Amino acid sequence: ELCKGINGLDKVVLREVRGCSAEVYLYGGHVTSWKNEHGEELLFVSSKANFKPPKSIRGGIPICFPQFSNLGSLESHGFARNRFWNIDTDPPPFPTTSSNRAFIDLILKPTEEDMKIWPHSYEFRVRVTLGPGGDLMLTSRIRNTNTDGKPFSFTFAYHTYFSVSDISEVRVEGLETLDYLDNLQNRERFTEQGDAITFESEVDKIYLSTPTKIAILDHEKKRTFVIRKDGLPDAVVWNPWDKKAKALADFGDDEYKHMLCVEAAAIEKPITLKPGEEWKGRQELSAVPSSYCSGQ
Ligand code: TA6
Repeated sequence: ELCKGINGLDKVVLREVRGCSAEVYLYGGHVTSWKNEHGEELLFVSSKANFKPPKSIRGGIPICFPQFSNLGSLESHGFARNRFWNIDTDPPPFPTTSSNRAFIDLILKPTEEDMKIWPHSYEFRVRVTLGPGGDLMLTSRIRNTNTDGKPFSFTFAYHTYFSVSDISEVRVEGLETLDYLDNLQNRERFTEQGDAITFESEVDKIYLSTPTKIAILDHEKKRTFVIRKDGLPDAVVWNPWDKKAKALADFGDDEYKHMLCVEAAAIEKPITLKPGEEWKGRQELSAVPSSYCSGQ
């Protein structure tokens, strides 16, 4: 249901029969909570997060559009996460069935102001769905509605912050042997080694042409997050570690120990849309007991 969240910002709460829930703020179209049937919070939101426009909310699932990071002339990660979205009351038919699922449709269109910094018309729809098993799905559809015949290009990411018990006991499977751009080494291209990724220092890597399925294993919780994605060939892995964490005003000094960003993204090859064309990018998150996933 639609209700007031922190600082009186509007948010929508989705509930599922077994007690799973999700919350999405209209500010930023920003998912800030995803809980399992035991009421455990699966996403990380900093205790120092600003729920105050124009700052973005530190945690949850910020949507990076029309620009990932500083890959262009806009503010870092674009402006979609700093805008008020609206509830879309008459969305075009969604191909994926959302029957017997709790979902909300949000829409973002550019204001006059926005057109000054990014001179394009678009309709950006996001459907947030809570599935019967507590899976959380985000489906984005971006349509070029320019009337001047102009195409536009953009980069995109679901900048998902997963909550983990202890970053030093987390493994990521699915990115082995892939090429990546290392943000800590001038975005030079490297090749990942052959076994699961573990963490003992700051990481900020853009993995290229990644598989549709990526697993994040939390040893202590005996829980595996699974990301299934479509239309999002790349995946960013980020943990600021201690030094960077201290440098972030909206991030607790020790909080890096309890979060990991794994971000389904389209970065290496920007998406180009001609007027009338639509792009779809989907990520489905699930949290399963690790015993099912350790061997896969
Ligand atoms: O996705 C990783 C990254 O690009 C890092 O370089 C770091 O800047 C992070 O995003 C957070 O960015 P933000 O603008 O939300 O502080």
